[in-house]
Amino acid sequence: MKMNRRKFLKGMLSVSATAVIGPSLLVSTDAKASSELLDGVWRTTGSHWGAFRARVVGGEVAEIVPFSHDKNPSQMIDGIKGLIYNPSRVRYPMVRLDWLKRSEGWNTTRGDNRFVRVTWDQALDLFYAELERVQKTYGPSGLLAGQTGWRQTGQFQSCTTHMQRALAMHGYFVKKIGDYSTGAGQTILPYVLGSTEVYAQQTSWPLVLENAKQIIIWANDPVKNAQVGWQCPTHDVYDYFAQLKDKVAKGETRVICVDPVASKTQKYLGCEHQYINPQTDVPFMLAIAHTLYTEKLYDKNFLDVYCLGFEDFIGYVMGQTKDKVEKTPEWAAEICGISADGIRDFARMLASDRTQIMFGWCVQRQQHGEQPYWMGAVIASMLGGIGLPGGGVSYAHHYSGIGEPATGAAGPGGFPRNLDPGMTPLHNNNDFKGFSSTIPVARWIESIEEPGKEINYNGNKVKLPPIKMVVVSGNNPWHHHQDHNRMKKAYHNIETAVTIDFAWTATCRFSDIVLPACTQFERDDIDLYGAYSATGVLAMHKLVDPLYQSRTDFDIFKGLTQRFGVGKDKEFAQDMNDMQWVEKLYNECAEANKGKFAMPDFETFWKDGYVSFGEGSTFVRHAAFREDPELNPLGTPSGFIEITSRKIGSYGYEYCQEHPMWFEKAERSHGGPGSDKFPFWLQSCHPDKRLHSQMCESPAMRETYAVQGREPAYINPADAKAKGIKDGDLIRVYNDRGQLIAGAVVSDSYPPGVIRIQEGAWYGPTGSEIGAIDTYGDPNTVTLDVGTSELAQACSAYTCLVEYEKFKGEAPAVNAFSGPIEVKI
Ligand SMILES: Nc1nc2c(c(=O)[nH]1)N[C@H]1C(S)=C(S)[C@@H](COP(=O)(O)OP(=O)(O)OC[C@H]3O[C@@H](n4cnc5c(=O)[nH]c(N)nc54)[C@H](O)[C@@H]3O)O[C@H]1N2
Ligand SMILES: Nc1nc2c(c(=O)[nH]1)N[C@H]1C(S)=C(S)[C@@H](COP(=O)(O)OP(=O)(O)OC[C@H]3O[C@@H](n4cnc5c(=O)[nH]c(N)nc54)[C@H](O)[C@@H]3O)O[C@H]1N2
Ligand SMILES: [Mo]
Repeated sequence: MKMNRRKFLKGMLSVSATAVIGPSLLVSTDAKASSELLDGVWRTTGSHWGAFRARVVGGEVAEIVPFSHDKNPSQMIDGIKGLIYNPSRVRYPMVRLDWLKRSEGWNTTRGDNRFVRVTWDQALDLFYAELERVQKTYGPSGLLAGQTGWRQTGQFQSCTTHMQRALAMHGYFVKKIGDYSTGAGQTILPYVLGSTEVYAQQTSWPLVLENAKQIIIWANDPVKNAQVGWQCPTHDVYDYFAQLKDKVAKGETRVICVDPVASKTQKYLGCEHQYINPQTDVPFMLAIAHTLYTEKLYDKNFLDVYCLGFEDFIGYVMGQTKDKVEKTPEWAAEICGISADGIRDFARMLASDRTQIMFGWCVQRQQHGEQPYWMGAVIASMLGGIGLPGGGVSYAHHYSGIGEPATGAAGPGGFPRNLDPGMTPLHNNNDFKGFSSTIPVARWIESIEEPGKEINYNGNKVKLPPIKMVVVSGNNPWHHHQDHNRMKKAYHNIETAVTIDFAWTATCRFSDIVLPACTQFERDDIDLYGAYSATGVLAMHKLVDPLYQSRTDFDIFKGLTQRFGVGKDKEFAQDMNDMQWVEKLYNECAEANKGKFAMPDFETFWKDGYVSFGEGSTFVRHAAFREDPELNPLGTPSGFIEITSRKIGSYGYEYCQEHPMWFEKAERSHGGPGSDKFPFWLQSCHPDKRLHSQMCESPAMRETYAVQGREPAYINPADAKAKGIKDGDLIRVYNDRGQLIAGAVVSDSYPPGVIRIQEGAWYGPTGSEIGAIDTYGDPNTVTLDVGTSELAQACSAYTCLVEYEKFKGEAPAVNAFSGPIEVKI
């Protein structure tokens, strides 16, 4: 270790706790010194919330207006200024007090939020020393750096890429497979439809609008969720939503939202709402299949020509196999809360005309989340509309502009995540000692908790590695992972946690070394405009210099790799600076599009801020397969739609067998298991006015929805009345896993027995002890952390029951947003 820790600690006089806030610190000295014209300059950039132009005056962002090409900007653009100038910014490199004192014995109890400010050199030396120690002591299975998450946009500065390339230069480490978004869906659908579907282009909206007579928006809230994109969204999809609204009003298209709650989409479209009990879509769908079959409303020809294994499946539906229970509408009605006649009518309606089914992703983020998606494909196959415009089933029409006509142009590439050919890691030790080097994304806490445990995953065995060090960049696991008290306990097994972020999130609070990154608005970059539609290329002009002592992720990891040996930082950066990288990515993109899409020289592009690829063209999902299934087979083992999968059957799993089935959940409301003790289903849906936890810290934005400074909890009027809770009251939400404070919003959009708290609310527990109440309202304080099944092992956050009551006594102050408690030494 380069730094002498004793010497470093010797100066520690008193342990004074002062929260670090102060508006006077909000502008960096560099920015203050820069001399922009008084009325400023306009710069163009992009974000997950859309593109915009910013007026920068004297080194400060003064005004933000939506990009002229975005006709449907998200309200979240208003939150961006508050994201940059924010009391929660990470200002300096910080190290956890008790971690610094570890020579006196490890104190791995995290969460008291006491940190010591260090210099950049000290912080990077400590980071490097820990990488060395962990590689030498434990080898590659001791380090987890394989996170996935919503790092800010930009192809070059994509931060997780920088982190992983730098760490790969040092040694091997544990990675993750899958993601929280679609973990179950992306694992099951390749067996059934031959691709993940969730990340594939879907039938274009103009064709859906023209041809679908009925659209079923199933567990899906596109009007809310299309506000954000993985790359900078164009929001053109909102033009199609507007056309659909018009068609609904004129009675030209019938649209039904199948959802326990009245969603933003349902209200916007003014369409029908089919209520369903939470987590019971599979019984509903099985009974639909029963009706279609017994009333001979299904497309036998489609099943014969394009599908495999219908007979085995229908034997289960008719009660001839497995549990020997006939899946009649009467059977399903008991579970799903829709009357038997209602189910029959719904099935008849589906078969009566061309129907497009559009699933959201929420319904697979629950226990056995593989099943509703598989059943969706079976229903669509029975209806026979797959491959027709406005027919069939889709699993992504709410995401990243999928369904907008696409140009097919190539977008700019990115900074390399992996080592270049010829590069070898400093510690070239690839021996994971029999532990798995890759684990299913949502099983990492289990891995920390129970190293060596063997779990099933997608036909393989995974032996969970003994993780001792975690490096996090561009994601916020202390919001995104379930059951924070379990995380608190598991983290006792972690020796060192390093986080690189621009905001002092709960993940920083539970880390040992925290490095201040700058936001995307403090660096130059380039992005594809419109993800799946490839509408153009966007320049991302740096708006202001990095605030405080923050640095770009690129600079941070150049600094780290410098410590790996002479010239290693140059190797990391391929000896180029930021603007050289941006220019290179642009020029490579222009080369790839040569002869197809004209692109000006880099200087012109950078000055204009935008290149358009013109109008896109339309597409029909699975049309080629429908046209000729022999010539254009699906990517399934047989090439056909697999209603029954021999391959999955061969795994011998209990909760994912050879065809879709109904499995009871560990926790289910409306009379299901556990509902006698904790009667309310907690749905932690994606937030309307932020991107997960991002922008929760933006004060002006938070004020538009917070209740007494807390995260809103949406509850049903009758439930509220029975508990003596009024709109605007604080409530305590709890179960055996934890407790939180939230602010009640009483609304008849939510049915009895349901409570919504949106994911991404910042976790602010009162202390480091297990069970400490969360002061702001992060739903993952109480959610269940189990894999969906042996197949996908994905996130099951929506299998969660709670109880709630009016908060009694004086509520503790919200402590989620005030940064670290700085301890002076
Ligand atoms: N209960 C419940 N839990 C859920 C879900 C749910 O529905 N319910 N949804 C799940 C889903 S689908 C997802 S995708 C995950 C989302 O989980 P995450 O992707 O972890 O969520 P974000 O809040 O977007 O976290 C991104 C973090 O990266 C930081 N960051 C952004 N850009 C940069 C950068 O350029 N540099 C650095 N160094 N840091 C940066 C941000 O400040 C933020 O702290 O949550 C999952 N968790
Ligand atoms: N504004 C905004 N948009 C986003 C995001 C964000 O954070 N903010 N995050 C993005 C990301 S990473 C993702 S993964 C997607 C998430 O996309 P989804 O997971 O599809 O989004 P949600 O809004 O959480 O859920 C959609 C609907 O499913 C319903 N639902 C929940 N459980 C059930 C059920 O058991 N049965 C039925 N029938 N319906 C159910 C909910 O009530 C909700 O109306 O959104 C993306 N878009
Ligand atoms: Mo997601």
